[in-house]
Amino acid sequence: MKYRIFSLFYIAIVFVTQMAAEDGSHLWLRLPANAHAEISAPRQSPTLNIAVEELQQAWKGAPVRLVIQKDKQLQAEGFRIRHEDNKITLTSPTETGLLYAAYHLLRMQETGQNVVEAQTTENPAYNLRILNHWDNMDRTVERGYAGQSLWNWEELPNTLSDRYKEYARANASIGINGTVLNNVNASPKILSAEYLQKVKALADIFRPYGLRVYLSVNFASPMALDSLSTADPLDKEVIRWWKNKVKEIYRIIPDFGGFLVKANSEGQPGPCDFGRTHAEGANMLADALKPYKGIVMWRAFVYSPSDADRAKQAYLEFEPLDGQFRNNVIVQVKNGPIDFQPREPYSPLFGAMQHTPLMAEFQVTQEYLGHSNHLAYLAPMWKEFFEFVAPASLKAVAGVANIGTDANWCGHTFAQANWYAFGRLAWQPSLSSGNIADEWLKQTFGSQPSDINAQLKKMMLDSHEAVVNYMMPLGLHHIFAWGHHYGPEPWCSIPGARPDWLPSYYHRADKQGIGFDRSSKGSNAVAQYPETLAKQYDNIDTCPEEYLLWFHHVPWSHRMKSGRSLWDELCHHYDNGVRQVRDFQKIWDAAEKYIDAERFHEVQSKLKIQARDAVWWKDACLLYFQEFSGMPIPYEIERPIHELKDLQKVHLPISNYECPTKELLNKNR
Ligand code: BDP
Repeated sequence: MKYRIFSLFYIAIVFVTQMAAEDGSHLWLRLPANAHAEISAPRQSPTLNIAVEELQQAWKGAPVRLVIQKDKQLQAEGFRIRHEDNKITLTSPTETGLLYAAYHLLRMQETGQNVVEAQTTENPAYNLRILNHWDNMDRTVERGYAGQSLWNWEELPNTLSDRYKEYARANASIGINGTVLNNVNASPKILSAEYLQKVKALADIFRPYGLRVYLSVNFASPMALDSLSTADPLDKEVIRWWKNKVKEIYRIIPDFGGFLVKANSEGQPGPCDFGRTHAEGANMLADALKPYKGIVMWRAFVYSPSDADRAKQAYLEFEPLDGQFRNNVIVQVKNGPIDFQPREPYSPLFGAMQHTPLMAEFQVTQEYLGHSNHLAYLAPMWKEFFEFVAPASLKAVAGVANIGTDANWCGHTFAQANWYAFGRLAWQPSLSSGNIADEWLKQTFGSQPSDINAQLKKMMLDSHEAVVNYMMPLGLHHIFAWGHHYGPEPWCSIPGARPDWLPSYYHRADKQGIGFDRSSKGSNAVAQYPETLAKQYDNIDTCPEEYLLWFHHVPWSHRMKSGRSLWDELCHHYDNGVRQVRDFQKIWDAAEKYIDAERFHEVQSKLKIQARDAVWWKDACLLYFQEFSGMPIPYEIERPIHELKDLQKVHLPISNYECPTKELLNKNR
């Protein structure tokens, strides 16, 4: 009896600890252990040892042989998987390529693909697949919604969290090979001798995983760190300062990747402060990095008002510099011309700078997509970009990370799918959103009955469009609340604020209609696009409806393709968005018995917040815009449940850089 009670107790403990382990911390890497697979490698090395150990632990199939071999069909990090004579051979010219092959093989196993027939050759589309952390030295994360920064600067380099290695492993498993550790609004401190030792400690941990370290730098660092009187990129002292700094970095971190620079943007210093161009600034840094094969990623996110339309400004400033950058500079351009909105047309800078290497910057963190409260799977949004911008025209891809100290890394279990999808698409933009969702679901939640799996996948695939619908349909953009960008505030007006930081600048609602006229009769931003697109966007009848209010100021009564007036169509989109989220709730609840309780409840409660937020968005936008349209909300759609004046009083106590917590948000609703 005593024994039975003890064993029941024991089982209960095991059960509880197993349940507690379902906190999402294992991401998509929920691999089996103790598989005791037979693995052989050409030699021992930190990277190969990881590949071997991962396979030994988790691989359940035939013996695997790792072979390092040059091959015309394989790029440096490419690999081949072959199954012959009851043996599997992984081949790559590099150790990192073999590590990727190992993770690929395990992915095939975990997603139920047929490995016996597998003859896979994989090459990355880009040599540089990089995460940008917007992490500050005080461990706050700009636009971060998953706790604090992973990097514990105070404890580094002496205390090394286990998470550093787990982070590198997760990235390696999806082919991410670079990480910019700190915020683009960079503190000069990162380049101090003291901090470089901390950076080195991280680089040493990441290296075996093929993950290189890069830093965001403040252009005025020579002034801030060593009291130089200028940061003019043509000044001899300044040039010497950067050369010495770069030398110091490479002495400590021989495989350091290079710099990311936000210059002359949102108050950051830059070459223009000294009468120099972006190219002159970037080239000076590029020359310092060149002997070590380092690169400069120079951001094109600038909007000094040289034109009344912010959407045109980056192009106006950068296009004339085409061809002036050194070949180790890559100009990093956000996917859209404004700023990571739920939907934007692509930035016309892509395609306009034929003689400059360009890279795309995506935002994995959901600054404008409901933070870590809303389920929004972003692969379809990034795929949309690649429909317009040929993947081969880019040199690299960067993603602003959504990772922090939260147990589940990203604040929302489904936000992990965006980290995953970013890595997979950076490796191969031709992968489909559906396949990536499928891979992620199977690895994250294990095998589900196929109808449940299909529903969860559908939920993911519809989720981005749902957010667009309840936030900013038909080309509306930037009607967010001031600063934190969480909820709706289309009415927002802050005396003295830059007009292009205010929603009314973007929606331009009046008695006649709504939308920003960027046609040839308006700001003529359409002219920055290639001719056929420019023509299509210019004409209100041929402009795709998802971009309509981005390019046109449209009368409320304008007939849409559905036959409805613009106003009715807008109401329908907002209503659809709400309904879609309600459907997600149903899909998720129906999956309850197949998902562990902890992650099930976490996602369930996030979906409740999302459903409430969707109604909040719908009511706020429709009641506010109705004051201009003067038209009734169509009777077939759900009636508003809020008063506009109450919604206008909502002020969330979240500052620009803090992460909102559920409690705070709910209390203020
Ligand atoms: C905007 C963010 C701001 C960033 C800026 C940037 O609101 O916090 O610093 O972009 O990308 O989206 O530099």
